[in-house]
Amino acid sequence: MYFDLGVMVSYPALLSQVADLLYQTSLDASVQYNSVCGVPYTALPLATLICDKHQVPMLIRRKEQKEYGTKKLIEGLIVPGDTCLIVEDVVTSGSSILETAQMLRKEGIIVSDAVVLLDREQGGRELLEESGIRLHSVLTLTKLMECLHHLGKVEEEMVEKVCKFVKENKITRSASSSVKRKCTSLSYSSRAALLGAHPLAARLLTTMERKQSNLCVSADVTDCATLLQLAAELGPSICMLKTHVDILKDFTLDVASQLRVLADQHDFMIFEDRKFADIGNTVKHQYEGGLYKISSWSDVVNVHAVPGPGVIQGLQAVGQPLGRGCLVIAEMSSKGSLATGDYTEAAVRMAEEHPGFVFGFICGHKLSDKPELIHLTPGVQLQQGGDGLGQQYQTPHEVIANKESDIIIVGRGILSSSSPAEAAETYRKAGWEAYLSRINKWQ
Ligand code: S5P
Repeated sequence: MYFDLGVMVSYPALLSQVADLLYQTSLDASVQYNSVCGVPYTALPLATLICDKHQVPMLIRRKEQKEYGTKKLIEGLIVPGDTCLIVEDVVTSGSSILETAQMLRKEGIIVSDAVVLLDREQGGRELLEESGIRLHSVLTLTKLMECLHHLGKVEEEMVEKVCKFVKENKITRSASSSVKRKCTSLSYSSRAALLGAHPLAARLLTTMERKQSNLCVSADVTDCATLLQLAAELGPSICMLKTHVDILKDFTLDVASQLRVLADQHDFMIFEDRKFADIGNTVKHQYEGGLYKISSWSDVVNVHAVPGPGVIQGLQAVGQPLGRGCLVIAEMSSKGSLATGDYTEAAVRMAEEHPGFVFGFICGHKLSDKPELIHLTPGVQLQQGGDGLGQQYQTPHEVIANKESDIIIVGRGILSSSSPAEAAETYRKAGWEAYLSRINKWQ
């Protein structure tokens, strides 16, 4: 069932009549507002006509952010605290109105009402209400069908068919959030089995379930003997070991081979936290060559999104044939990080667009509804706090149960303990309990 209301723009008299009906509907409902915003695109001319006729200021929501200049998503004079009426042609789930409302609300504008020509009565009204938006419609689908039948334009049978369809295809809050629910309630092992899961992600998720560990230890030590000792001691407790190979004073490729042996023996992944952030051609060399030859021994690397997709494509050319995987840094744990808002959203899109190589994120909380993507969160200690140099800590429970991330990355919380092996077990248990409480919440 589809309503092509876009065609109205070809009938100026009709368009103007519809604009009048929308305006009248808002008057009948006694809606107060200082501006009008049409949901792009069909409702844009309707909003324009209303604003022109009744001399109301208009706001325009951009569908795409401008690549130059102000990069604004809302055009027009934004007065925080003002109320804006949203205008739409047809509503099904209400998601387009909601998106528009969220953008306006981000700018401090109040959105409490929306007016629509046709309400398909499939649950949009109820979902919008839950977000504090009253929906006023000129027509409902039932009313439209009644009129068409009355005018002899459709048969009784068609009216019944349409009404049945609408009843059976209601969009409810649980249906619209089912993806999120599904993804946060899924066990690691069931996510490993999903079609489209990166082979390395599937292996990691399976290991996590088997070892009951969502702990990645950040082995930020400066000599290789300590690194290897940590890998051997903590191996049974962890699903991943993170390195900063450039802080080791005595790195050799032989040490990397020994680390590889320990990783295979204890079944954990090696993650070189290199944070690549250059053009594709340069990162390719940095990954493959130099003193460290990272691609030859590290399962996982990570990238900053700032150079654009080329940084992933450069690494992918080297890493994918070797079965390696990559994480996109979408957020950082440090105070004042610039990786927020639009940047984070763009980083998530970049990750989702490279499923052959990217299998997840470095982030502070769950960012993607795709269950095959894995979220790893650094800045974790048993107590909240910081380190005086910008690092900010959250607890394992906060990260895994509340923020719905998948893996905790812990450095000094474990390394500064007198018994790193015991501390790792404490963190492993805390992370695992938080995971169980999360998935059980939805059962
Ligand atoms: O946003 C980030 C990203 C990373 S990878 N914040 C971080 O702290 N990290 C890394 O995680 C950081 O480089 C360090 O190796 C580890 C955190 O160490 P901790 O001692 O503060 O737990």
